[in-house]
Amino acid sequence: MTKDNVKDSDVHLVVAPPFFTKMPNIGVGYLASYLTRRGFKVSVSDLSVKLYNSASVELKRFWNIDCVNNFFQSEIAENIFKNFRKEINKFLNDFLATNTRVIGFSVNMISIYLANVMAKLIKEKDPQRLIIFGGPGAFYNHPRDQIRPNFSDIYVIGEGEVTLFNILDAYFNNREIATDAPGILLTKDLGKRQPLPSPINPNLDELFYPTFSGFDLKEYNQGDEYKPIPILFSRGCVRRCAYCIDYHMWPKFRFRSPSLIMEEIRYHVTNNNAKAFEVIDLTCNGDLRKLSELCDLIIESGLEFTWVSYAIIRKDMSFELLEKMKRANCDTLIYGVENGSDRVLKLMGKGYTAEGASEVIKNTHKAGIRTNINIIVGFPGETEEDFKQTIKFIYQNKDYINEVTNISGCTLFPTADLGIHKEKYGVCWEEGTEPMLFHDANGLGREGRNERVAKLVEIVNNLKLSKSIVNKPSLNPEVKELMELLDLEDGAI
Ligand code: B12
Ligand code: SF4
Repeated sequence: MTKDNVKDSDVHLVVAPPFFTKMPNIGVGYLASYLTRRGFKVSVSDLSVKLYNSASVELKRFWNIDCVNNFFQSEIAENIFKNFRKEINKFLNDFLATNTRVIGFSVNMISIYLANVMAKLIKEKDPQRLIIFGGPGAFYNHPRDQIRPNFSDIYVIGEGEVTLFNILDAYFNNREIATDAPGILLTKDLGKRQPLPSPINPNLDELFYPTFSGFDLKEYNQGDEYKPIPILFSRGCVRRCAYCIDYHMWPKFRFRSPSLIMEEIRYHVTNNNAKAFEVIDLTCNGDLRKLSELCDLIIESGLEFTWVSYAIIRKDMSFELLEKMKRANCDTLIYGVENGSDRVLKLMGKGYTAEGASEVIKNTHKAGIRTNINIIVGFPGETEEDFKQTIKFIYQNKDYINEVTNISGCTLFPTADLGIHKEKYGVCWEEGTEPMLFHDANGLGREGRNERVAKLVEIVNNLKLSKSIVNKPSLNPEVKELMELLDLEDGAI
């Protein structure tokens, strides 16, 4: 690792490993741009991509999403630490050799373990450095509470830009940091008080946009010409699905000004030679009017690039808009369709029917946009009959679906509506066991859910729809029987 990443600054931001290495971390990008514009000197290290690029093929697997299902999260972090001790120590020594007083780690539920080890090593050498953890691993209780003892000084909960600015402003002006302010949790108060998340900024435009100037963009997705830049049109979601906790981090849906998004796109096309963007919103179509305005601006600009995004199924997603999105360089939409049974869709709170989903999928395909879908099986209350409806849905729409990107067994987070209102959904799990092992009122448990996943994976493979299915349990021998029963080739269902 070169030393030039770690230079004298007011705050050094670190992407803790493992984090995705295809493109830079947009949260850290936002923080760096925002703080820089507000007068702080910021430096950045993406320790995740650095370690990944130097790793053997064998060790690279710890960055693989599949790893999450096969190892304990702490095991992944421990293995990375064990195998990269030399590089990590070098990074820490480089940091300690600077005059930078504050270090901020961006953590998720896996990388928080390794960040904590690094925090410990820093504190052993210089207890005066201020260590801040932020990101999803700091936001949700579960990862925060897992690590003991905890060597950071402060957790930032939720949207970080303004809260981190306030902390640094107080720190550098010798004022007390407001330790009971929303968004701030002192590590010594862990378990003593439940923090409130940072107040969200009603106007996202004030947060500017990430220029990624402190990042080395050549480091990402090495060996592949596809070098996407992550971008956000909005934060939050307009839906509240029963199993979801993603929107909790962004309790209010906000769409940025189309003109500022256009400025950001132009910036990256001009300065970073960007040819592809990955829109990492929870959904790009939460505000159709603004999305349409943005498409007009892109078409007008004549810039050449592509973009892909998640989207929700909504009735008012017209063919005209989809066609305009195509002209505005939209290459792929990934719809969280989730299920083919109207009964289950209603239980999930999705707000559309299978027929409605089918209509949007057909229109997307007709507009020339690659159409990918995600599926969840085994939502509490899903019967065999419901499951067959999902198979039927995929079969009936197979000519309009390019890829079934993800098939998952339903997961249960205790803080999702599904976990909070257990009785309403008829779910329970044995005391002392993981909520993921829940079973529903019909007795469907993890094994049953995995069987349904395996059946669907095989069906989708046979239809040649799959390309990158994330969840791959071992295949179930009953799949063939089920296929015969449904007589898919004849279209009999
Ligand atoms: C887009 C996304 C991805 C993209 C990442 C693209 C990228 N380059 O960023 C992809 C699809 C690759 C991805 C993969 C994974 N993801 Co993901 N992803 C998301 C999603 C939907 C949005 C994240 C995002 O970028 N938000 C926008 C930016 C602005 O927010 P941010 O990064 O969180 O940063 C803000 C704050 O957190 C804070 N902050 C962040 N860092 C720091 C640091 C400091 C010092 C401070 C003060 C503040 C701070 O300030 C930032 C600005 O406001 C979230 C859902 C959610 N709740 O947001 C899940 C989420 C982050 N993903 C998650 C997971 C588990 C994963 C995976 C491990 C597997 C999986 N099941 O998908 C893999 C990781 C693979 C890997 N090797 O790392 C979990 C993390 C759970 C946890 N507690 O850590 C989330 C929360 C979803 C969930 N609820 O399960 N993901
Ligand atoms: S549409 Fe997606 S992000 Fe929005 S609440 Fe539902 S699952 Fe969560």
